[in-house]
Amino acid sequence: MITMKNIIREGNDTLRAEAKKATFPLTDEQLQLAHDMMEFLENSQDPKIAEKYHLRAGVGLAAPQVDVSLQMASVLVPGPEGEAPLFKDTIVNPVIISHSVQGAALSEGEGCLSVDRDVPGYVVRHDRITLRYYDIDGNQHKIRLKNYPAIVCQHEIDHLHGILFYDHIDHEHPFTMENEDLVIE
Ligand code: SB7
Ligand code: NI
Repeated sequence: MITMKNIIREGNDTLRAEAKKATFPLTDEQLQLAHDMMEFLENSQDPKIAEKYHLRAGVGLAAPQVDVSLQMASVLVPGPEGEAPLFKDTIVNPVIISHSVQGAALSEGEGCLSVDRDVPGYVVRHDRITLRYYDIDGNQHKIRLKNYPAIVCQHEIDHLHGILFYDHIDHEHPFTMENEDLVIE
C-alpha cells in the first residue's frame, strides 16, 4: 500500500517534470499503481486507517507524486455524509477542453501532500471545466465539473505538468481578490 513514505516532496525534480502521456492498454504495473493510488485516497479519508498509518487526508493523488512521471491521477472527492462521492475516478491523459471565464478559489487556499508546509493564499482556477480523460480501461470520458471537484482536478492536472499550487499564488497579496473570482467555502 502507498503511505506517506512513498510520496515525494517538493525539491524532487519529478514534481517539476512534464509527465509522459500513457498509452493503452496500460501495463499491469500501471494498473496496479492506479489501484494503489485510489486505495491511498480511500485509506487517507478513513479516520481509523489514516491514524494507524499516519496518512494525511487527500482528495487527489497524481502519479508524479509517487515518483512515476506518467499522466495519471486518482481523484476522490467525497459527497455529503452517507452519499456517493462527487467525483471518483483515475483520470489518464486528462485535458481541459474548455472552461468558464469565471475564476474560483478555495477560501482556505490549497495544500499538497508533496508540500510539507502551509503556503497561504488564493489559488485562482477555472470555476467550471469540461474535462476529457481516459479511464484505466481506455474508455474516453468527457465530463463537466464545477466548484470543488473542478478545483481538485485542476490541482491534479497541474501535477502532470510540473506545476505546484503555490505557483498560482500572488505572494505579495496572497488573499487579495482584485476581480470577480468566486470564493468557494
Ligand atoms: C486542495 C487540495 C487538493 C486539491 C485541491 C485543493 C489535493 C491535495 C492532495 N494532493 O497533493 C494531490 O495532488
Ligand atoms: Ni498536490
